[in-house]
Amino acid sequence: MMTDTLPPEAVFSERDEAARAILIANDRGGYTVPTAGLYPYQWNWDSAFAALGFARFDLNRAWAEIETLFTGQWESGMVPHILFHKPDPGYFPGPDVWGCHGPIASSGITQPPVALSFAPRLLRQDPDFGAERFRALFPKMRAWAEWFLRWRRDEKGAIFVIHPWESGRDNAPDWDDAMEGVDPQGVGYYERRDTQHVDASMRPTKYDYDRYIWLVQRGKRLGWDDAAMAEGNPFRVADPTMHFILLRGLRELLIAGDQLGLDTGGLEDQIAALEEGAKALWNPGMGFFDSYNCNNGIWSNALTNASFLCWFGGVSAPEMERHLRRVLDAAPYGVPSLAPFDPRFDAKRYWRGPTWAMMNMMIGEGASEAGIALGEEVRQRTQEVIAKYGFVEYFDPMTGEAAGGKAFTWTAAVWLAWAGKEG
Ligand code: 9WN
Repeated sequence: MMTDTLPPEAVFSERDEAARAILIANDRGGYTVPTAGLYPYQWNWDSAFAALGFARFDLNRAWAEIETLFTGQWESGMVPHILFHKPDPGYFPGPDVWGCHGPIASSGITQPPVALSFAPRLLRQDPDFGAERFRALFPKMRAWAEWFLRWRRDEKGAIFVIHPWESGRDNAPDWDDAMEGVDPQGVGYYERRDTQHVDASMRPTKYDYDRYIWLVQRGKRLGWDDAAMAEGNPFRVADPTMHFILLRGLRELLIAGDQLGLDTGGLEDQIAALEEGAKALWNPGMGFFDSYNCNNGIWSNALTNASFLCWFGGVSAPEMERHLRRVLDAAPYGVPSLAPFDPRFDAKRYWRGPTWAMMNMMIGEGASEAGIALGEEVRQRTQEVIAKYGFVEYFDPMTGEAAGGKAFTWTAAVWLAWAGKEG
């Protein structure tokens, strides 16, 4: 399993200090925003990475990040992708557009459950310190995992998403086919805020946004009721991001739960089911892990950074190492979100090309755990791109150039937890 974060007493370099300053500046008291301005709320998987960063210098604060995330958990077990702790007009779509009724204002969809893997990691860093906190979170984490298995598992056993934002890879080519099937008629006028913070060429298009908002309006109309939304859902895409991250989370929960003597009944079966379900994500024509439209079975035929999360999920396939070599040879600055030899590749447009430090971390660590030397190469390249271009949201994988938001929480956190350490 994953190596633990560096101990708090580790020596801090100047760059470590800069990363730490970003986490502190983005801290809003118990939760961090991904970056000021562009994303003024708590995002689900961003928070899990933030926790790992905090763990380098303040383990108590690290736990608080995950605990705050779970204060937004719905009765169904779902943990929302955004928690709107305090109103902020700088982000669209805000709480009114979502119209949700959870314990705190939130979005109505979830995000990859990285927290299930990272809470056990905080526990490992200091088991005495974390035991009680882990115990309190454990049933909540299991409820979230069970919600996924109940509401986000398709006929073939793969975990799917019902909105591109759920995957966290918003405009990836994985959703293109399903997005074509969404007719955004009647979506009405809305004003985007993201393009007021970041150049429009680095963001999803209006075509995408119309469909994102239409899907949100559909969920709101159906009261965000899982059963109602499942009927005739035009957007259901089996997603390696969700699948492998959930599988990893279940494995970590089992180990940590057993160590603390908690009730881990059912976890082994759930892991076995997802190991089996992972087979459905193997695209035999392309020879790599891929996403597909659950409504019509059409493959994305896209070699993305999510394809390489297989090792993070504890699933191996010899072909994937060869594919990783190919994309690293084609892109010098880390694993691109889409292979540069794919005609849909767009070096600066968000999830259609750029390299993301947090994805690199899950890919690199997973590969290293599987004994694949390329994992360390991914770490070194991530270290290099951050050192040269800063703690930004994402990078052009061909030139390294900074893109998206600045002073970004998860890039700083990944530096502290993984990329910045000596190999
Ligand atoms: C929508 C916060 C989030 C990340 C996602 C990333 C982006 C939001 C947006 O920012 O998505 O959730 O408005 O673009 O795609 O992965 O969690 O950093």
